[in-house]
Amino acid sequence: MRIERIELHTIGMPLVRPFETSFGRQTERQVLLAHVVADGVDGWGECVAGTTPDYSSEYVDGCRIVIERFLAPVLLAANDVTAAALDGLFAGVIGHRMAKATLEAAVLDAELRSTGTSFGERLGAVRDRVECGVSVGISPDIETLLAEVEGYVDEGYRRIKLKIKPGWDLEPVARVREVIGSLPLQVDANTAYTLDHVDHLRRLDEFGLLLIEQPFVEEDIAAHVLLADSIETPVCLDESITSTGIAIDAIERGATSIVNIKPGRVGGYLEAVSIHDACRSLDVPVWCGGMLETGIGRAMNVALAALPGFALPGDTSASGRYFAEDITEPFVLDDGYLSVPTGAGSGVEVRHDLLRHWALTEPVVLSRP
Ligand code: NPQ
Ligand code: MG
Repeated sequence: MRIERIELHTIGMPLVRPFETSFGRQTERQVLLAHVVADGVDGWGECVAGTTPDYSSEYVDGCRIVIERFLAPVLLAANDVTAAALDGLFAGVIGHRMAKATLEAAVLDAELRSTGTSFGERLGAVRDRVECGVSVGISPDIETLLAEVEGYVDEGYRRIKLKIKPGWDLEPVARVREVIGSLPLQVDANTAYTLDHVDHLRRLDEFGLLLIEQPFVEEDIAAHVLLADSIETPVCLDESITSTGIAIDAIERGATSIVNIKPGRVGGYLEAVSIHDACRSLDVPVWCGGMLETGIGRAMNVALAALPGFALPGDTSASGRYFAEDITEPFVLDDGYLSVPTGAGSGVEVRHDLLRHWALTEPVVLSRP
């Protein structure tokens, strides 16, 4: 494909309720969207980076600049762009995986729309719907948490994930376990603990959790090995897993026995499929993480989560978990599942009225030199 134009939109979407993790609290989701026009076909990609560099070093304004200055010019100068070739085209830029993933998604979307192929077909989906979990933020108090969890259980979610941090762990987990009975439950620390907490974290074993996600800082694979050796609850890495090579290394060293795959964190959907394939050959189950995606990223994540190795429910929640209104048609839970879109590309359409209504900046428009 020949990329004629790339537009970058930065929007602010109101959240239905504040979302708090061990690294911060947010009431609005700022999102960077890339719109490519190639051979007359539109493609859309969503950037998972947040407003501030707290989940990862990447953040919205930084991604916009990296795309504008370094990544988009490469695409606009190339005569034949395919999603599969982006790895090579972007090789001159180190890291910045979320920025790269944004353009990869947009190019993939355009490519697939031009051939009438869906994301699910292209990535290798083997199911037409996926089982959904929900990520529950840190609450002001236990009663508020229990009410929120009960609401999600009533909506049909098939797995609950609680955000934890020191001072907000054993008690909320115990109380939620009481309320939800045997419904699958897991926890996510977003790097909030240190090795000093190993004995404390072992006390989570009595709650029959599916897994504990990313207790320690992302660079410290060895700390996760130590914990995995002394706890029964499976350890699952999120932030640490940024490539197939790192995933294989972490698995072989015994740091992670389940892997959270987020396409944005690993540089795109093609790398996400590669991690899925590697985990599958090592018999390691994977699940699809979530980054408060709009309908664009959600559609693509649901397609990814339909691959055979995605053995656990993902953070692929309904649009309504985060947004009263979505930038595309909303994803609605049906008996705890979301349907894999079947239309060409992502299968969803962007609502241009909302794109304008939620705009935080003028769109950046980049054209061929
Ligand atoms: C996680 N997601 O699994 C992340 C954390 C997270 C659904 O729990 C902006 C950017 C907002 C990054 C919110 C869920 C975010 C974000 C949460 C990451 O660790
Ligand atoms: Mg996580």
